[in-house]
Amino acid sequence: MNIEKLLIANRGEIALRIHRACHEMGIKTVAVHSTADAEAMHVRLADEAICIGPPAAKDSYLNIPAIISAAEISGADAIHPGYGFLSENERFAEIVEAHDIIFVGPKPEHIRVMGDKVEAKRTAGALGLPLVPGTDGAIEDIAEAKQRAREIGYPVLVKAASGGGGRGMKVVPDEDQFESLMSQAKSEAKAAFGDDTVYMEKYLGNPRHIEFQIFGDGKGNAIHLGERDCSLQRRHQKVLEEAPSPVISSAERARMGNLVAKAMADMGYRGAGTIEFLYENGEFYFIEMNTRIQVEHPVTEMITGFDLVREQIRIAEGKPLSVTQDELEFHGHAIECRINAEDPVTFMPSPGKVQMLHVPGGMHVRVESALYQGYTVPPYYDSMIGKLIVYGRTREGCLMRLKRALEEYVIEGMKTTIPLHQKLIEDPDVQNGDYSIKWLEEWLERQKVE
Ligand code: MV4
Repeated sequence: MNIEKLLIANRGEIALRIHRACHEMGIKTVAVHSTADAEAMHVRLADEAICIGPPAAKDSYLNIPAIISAAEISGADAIHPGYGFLSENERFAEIVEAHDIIFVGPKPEHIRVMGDKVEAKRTAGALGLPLVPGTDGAIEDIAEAKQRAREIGYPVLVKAASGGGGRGMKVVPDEDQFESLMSQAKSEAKAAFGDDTVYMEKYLGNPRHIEFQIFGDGKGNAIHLGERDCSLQRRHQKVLEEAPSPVISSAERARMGNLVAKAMADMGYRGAGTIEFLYENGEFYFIEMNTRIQVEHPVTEMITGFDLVREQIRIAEGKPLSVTQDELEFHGHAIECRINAEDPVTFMPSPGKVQMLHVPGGMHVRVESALYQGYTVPPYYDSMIGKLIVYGRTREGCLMRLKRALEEYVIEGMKTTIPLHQKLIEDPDVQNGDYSIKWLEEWLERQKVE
């Protein structure tokens, strides 16, 4: 059925991104917000605004009854969860659907499967995706796990089934430390996630993080939209992402893309999804799947011309995929810099009031941000205040344009990570695309001593 009114269950730049997609489709929007976000741009632009609680996320953006009530009161046909918050909470998806409201996202069962990292890995393997060598499922018996670790070779990594995104991982360097580190991993997982289930994998020493964007119609069809290289991370926070990856050939892209698209078709996956791989020595290893739209989705949109949020809404309405795999084309290169309200050296949060704002423009420059002059960045939430995404026909051209755009970007009233990006993209390794997941933290250490 056609969605006429959509409730945006999120805040910040992604809430604005969803609002914009809706308004271009003639869909009315309901903005739910905490008391701290009453002046947010998407709240001002939305057709309706409903305050759902105080600043703390648990009392507002994670408050399922408040969000469902807001949908009922406003008569919203659909809810879009964005990313973070409730976007991968399958109970929320189930409750939304139980109220005859469309959940703009995957089927709740698929959210559940991919949220359990043991179940996700088992499913990925069954669908034919390459896995990191490790235990077949959760670790039940220590002796067995030790035997398996001997077979695959140390160091190994013990991971929490309910973890993900870097939480609940422990490197075991050798057999002597296996039992103590494993029991530590289990107790930390129990404390953090209420579930001490752990599994084990060979620890890959210096891989890249390469993720494939996929889209399924929930009826057995799926396409891939290429890959994104997200290796430049600090403490599991992505800093800069690019598409395509500087190290993936078009042959590899086609091979892996078709493999993941077929896996998603076989699964009957619905909506946007990202399949995360570690890439080392020319091999891909599945690690996780994200059942949401991601922060870095714009780099994929820039090289394909495909509006992923618009497609999420169309698929939620039961429409077919807008393109076939053959119709989808990749052109050029795109890079995204995440702009945070943080000190560019210490990364200490630096919220404040936007005294003066000038965003870059010009050919192939895109700014995704909800900042406006006079807006006060609240201290309660994630520090990301915007994304600068730049396109170029070539990676070199893209980097040149990114350098120029960063020079133009002015945000006065708080510290931001703009200077960090300006320095980062000048480094020869970044210029050459020659980096892996450890590179950024090592580079930041070098900046301190220089
Ligand atoms: C790994 C790994 C090395 N070997 N698994 C971190 C978060 C989650 N995506 C999985 N992660 C890793 N899993 C094996 N077998 C290294 C990491 C990892 C990482 C992965 C991608 C991007 C940044 C990272 C930073 C630290 C560790």
